[in-house]
Amino acid sequence: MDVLDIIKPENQVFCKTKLMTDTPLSYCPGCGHGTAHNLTMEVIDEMGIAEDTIGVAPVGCSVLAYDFMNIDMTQAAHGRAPAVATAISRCWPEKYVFTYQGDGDLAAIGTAETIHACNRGENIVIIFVNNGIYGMTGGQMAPTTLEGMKSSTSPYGREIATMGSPLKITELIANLPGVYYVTRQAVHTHKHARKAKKAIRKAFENIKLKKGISFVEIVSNCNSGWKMTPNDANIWMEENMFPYFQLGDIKVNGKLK
Ligand SMILES: Cc1ncc(C[n+]2csc(CCOP(=O)(O)OP(=O)(O)O)c2C)c(N)n1
Ligand code: SF4
Repeated sequence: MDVLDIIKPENQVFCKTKLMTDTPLSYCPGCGHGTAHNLTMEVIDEMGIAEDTIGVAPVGCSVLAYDFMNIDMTQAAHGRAPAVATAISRCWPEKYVFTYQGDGDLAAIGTAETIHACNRGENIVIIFVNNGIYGMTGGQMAPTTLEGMKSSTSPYGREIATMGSPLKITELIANLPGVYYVTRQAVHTHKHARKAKKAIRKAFENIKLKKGISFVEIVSNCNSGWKMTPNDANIWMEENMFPYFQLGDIKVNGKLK
């Protein structure tokens, strides 16, 4: 088979979804944000709901999600994405509304908006990328920074006595009655990405049921903030993040697992 055969449509084995724009991603090589974006856009494409979906970008490295996702998007100031998504979803109840947020944005700066939107059971999807650090602004400690983990604001490692325990906001949210589906996934291997995609699809399908929030956490790396190579960051994530932030479903169809 020569190159002209390989590029024939009938021989194509993979194609970038048209819902990702051609704008080059601003993410560091190996960062999970790009994969998480791609999976979300593939789901929306495959469900045929691109014209009916509205996304809300956060602050943080994924602030430019609206440049990369080829659907209607807006951007919310620090942590306010669930409040903005609430307004959009209430104005257009038939739309598929989602937020895409990092742990600094969702679990620190916007804790109030997150908790109250979840408690109200807004009919939206929240995609939460937890990389245990504030990536964009220089690797400061986030609520999800692990015990002993070094960051630019915890240079000797996070100390529980003075800085508190790493916040499992996803488990906290799962206990709210307005929350219908909660799962924690990863995207650093093909196997994990496939599972994460199924979870994202389930979350978007739940919007039709109008039963409340679907919340998909993606435990991810921040190789720049963690000061590791992309490969080392993934190994470190598996060995240190996954035991604390365990992968799997936490609440399905309104019932805690
Ligand atoms: C110097 C500075 N401090 C604070 C902010 C506000 N701010 C914007 S993004 C961000 C961190 C976001 O981190 P996270 O939500 O974890 O997303 P990530 O970049 O890791 O994907 C903060 C604190 C800012 N822009 N600049
Ligand atoms: S700083 Fe971290 S979160 Fe931001 S793009 Fe780089 S690796 Fe990803």
